[in-house]
Amino acid sequence: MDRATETKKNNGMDLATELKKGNKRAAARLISMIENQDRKAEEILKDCWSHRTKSRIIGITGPPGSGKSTLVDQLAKHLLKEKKKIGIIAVDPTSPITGGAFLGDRVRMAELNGEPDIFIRSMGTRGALGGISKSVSGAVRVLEVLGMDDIFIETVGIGQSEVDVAGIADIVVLVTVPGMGDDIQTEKAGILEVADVIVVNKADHDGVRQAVQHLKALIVQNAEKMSVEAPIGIVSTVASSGFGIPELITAMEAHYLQKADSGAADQIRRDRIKQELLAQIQLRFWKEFEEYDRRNSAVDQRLGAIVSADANPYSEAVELLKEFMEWRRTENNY
Ligand SMILES: Nc1nc2c(ncn2[C@@H]2O[C@H](COP(=O)(O)OP(=O)(O)O)[C@@H](O)[C@H]2O)c(=O)[nH]1
Ligand SMILES: [Mg+2]
Repeated sequence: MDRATETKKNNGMDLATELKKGNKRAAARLISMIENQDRKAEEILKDCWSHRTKSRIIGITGPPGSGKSTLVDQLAKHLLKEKKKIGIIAVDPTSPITGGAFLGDRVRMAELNGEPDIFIRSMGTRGALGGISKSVSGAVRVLEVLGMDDIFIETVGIGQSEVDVAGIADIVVLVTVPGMGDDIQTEKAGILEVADVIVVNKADHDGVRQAVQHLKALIVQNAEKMSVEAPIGIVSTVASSGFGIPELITAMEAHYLQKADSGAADQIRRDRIKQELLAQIQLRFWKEFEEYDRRNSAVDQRLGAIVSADANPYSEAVELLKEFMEWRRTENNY
């Protein structure tokens, strides 16, 4: 490799160009860089910001074993026939050793990745707390640049797992199975507020009718909490055979269109970008403060007095920030 090519590679120019061209290998590499918190990933993303597609982001959530992966597979295969480009991010916190992928999932991933218009990636929970949700946001960004029409994020639970799809998805699909009524009962408030579509999967099992009735009753009971314009859709499916998939796609589309018309989709998009901006500010601010503290041992200098109760952490924090801002102005010429 000559010097110029090497420089290009190092500052990420190649990856950015390849990504914009729709190169899936470039996407996979960039997502790995994001997972490894490689600083160069940021440079590449910076370069790609204006090249994002307006992808639909669909969160698929529900308990382990409910059939989320099988459903996403089926959805992807159907949407592929409609000439859509599909990205799939599977977050599986139950299996840190395999980086999130079960054996079955890995076989399936190999199969789906063979399709030119599908990109599938599993993400585990390795790394720092909060790292996974940052990585998922980064991966979504990469897939937007890659030009995906639909991006699925498969993850366990709502409001309890580290990746809360409700915060990042345009559409939230909750997957349940017959016999889960009581579980839903306990979590109902949160779920009904964020779910757009509830799937009763494994409709080949007993109790589907009861499950659907139960959900309908819950929705009626909690009507005041929910959107009147777009009532939650309930769809029964057998993910393993494909039964109910077209109906699920129709329900998802109806919700998306409704959100697009009402401006809710734009608002979600704005919120998503705002979160990203705020996260950048937090990160940069914190890094600078750490640098200040590293050079001045500012925190440790004040700690003794706080420990011995001659000072309190609340007032000291205010003083520390004042000093930090002063240092920032004088030492750094900001
Ligand atoms: N009988 C039946 N089995 C299903 C159905 N959907 C998925 N499965 C099976 O349920 C198991 C868990 O599915 P998976 O998609 O991995 O669930 P996930 O953990 O929610 O992603 C697998 O063995 C699937 O083949 C269904 O509709 N009916
Ligand atoms: Mg799964």
